[in-house]
Amino acid sequence: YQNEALQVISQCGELSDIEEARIRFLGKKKGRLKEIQTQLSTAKPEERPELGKRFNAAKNAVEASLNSRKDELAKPVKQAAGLDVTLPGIASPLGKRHPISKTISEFKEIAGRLGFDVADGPEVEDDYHNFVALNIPDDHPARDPLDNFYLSVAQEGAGGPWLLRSQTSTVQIRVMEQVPPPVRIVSTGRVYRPDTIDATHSCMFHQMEGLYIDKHVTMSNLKTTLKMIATQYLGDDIAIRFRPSFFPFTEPSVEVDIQWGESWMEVGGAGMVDPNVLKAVGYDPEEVSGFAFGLGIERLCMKRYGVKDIRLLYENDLRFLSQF
Ligand code: FA5
Repeated sequence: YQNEALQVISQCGELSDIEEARIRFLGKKKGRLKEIQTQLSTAKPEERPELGKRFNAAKNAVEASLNSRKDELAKPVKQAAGLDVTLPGIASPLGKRHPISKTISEFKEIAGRLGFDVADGPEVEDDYHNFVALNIPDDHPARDPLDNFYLSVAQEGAGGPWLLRSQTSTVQIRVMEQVPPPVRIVSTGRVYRPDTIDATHSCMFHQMEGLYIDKHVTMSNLKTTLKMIATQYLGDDIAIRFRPSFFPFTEPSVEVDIQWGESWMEVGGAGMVDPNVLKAVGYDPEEVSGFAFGLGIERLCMKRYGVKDIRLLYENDLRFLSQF
């Protein structure tokens, strides 16, 4: 009995095997021990004390062997590889969405609720879509090579000169070239300018362009739309103001400011689409009118989260990013 039991126990590979062996060799109801006990009661009285001792010794040996095998199995890996799987694990940090990506999704959703579809355009643009069709004449300072990232590499196909787009207004033209009015789209994406970098300027940043062309679109539609976008993103308390301004592709034009501490911060440009732009894409300015706006995503995002320096958004410091 004892030899057989120790043999079986030494081969147990799992805690469930140990339990099985315990029932088989020590079980009180019909285990092997019980059988031996029954036989003991039929032994001659003078042999009983000796048999009883051997019975107890065997039982104790089997019990001890079961317990020690059980302990061994409870820490199998530690013994196999010097690795303690019972130590707390190293948690893998969960990634989070970048605040700029979050802001872009929210803007698209707000614009969607206001009835705007989403459009997209390329980041590498030709001179025609970035300037010409937007009524920006050849001698305009915005076309200065020092104010743009022109590409020296010739692009496939005709056109050019090519540059990294300096504004998402390019997408206005690309959309109007494709579809007849009415048009109601927003487009978000990166734009590039060799601006001097400071707390509110980066040489790559994001804009959200909006364009609404239909019959009888007015300046008050524009102001209402911008106010709704601003309040839905920044809350009803946000102070917003419009300043007269100039853009070659809108007339009249405004710049949009939001409150920034004690003063104001410019967050976008907007206006009524210039008839020359409508003509450039084959729309009839006598038939339709419209408004357009271009908002700086970073500055609105900074206002929302109280970020004081735009550079924080691009340094990829996890101590900063993990707060969003
Ligand atoms: C434009 O880019 C026009 N295309 C906007 C527009 C669209 C006017 C449609 C009319 C109709 P502006 O250069 O002012 O305008 O830039 C718009 C916004 O982009 C600014 O108000 C600002 O919020 C943001 N912006 C401009 N330059 C930078 C920069 N270097 N870094 C971060 N944000 C910037």
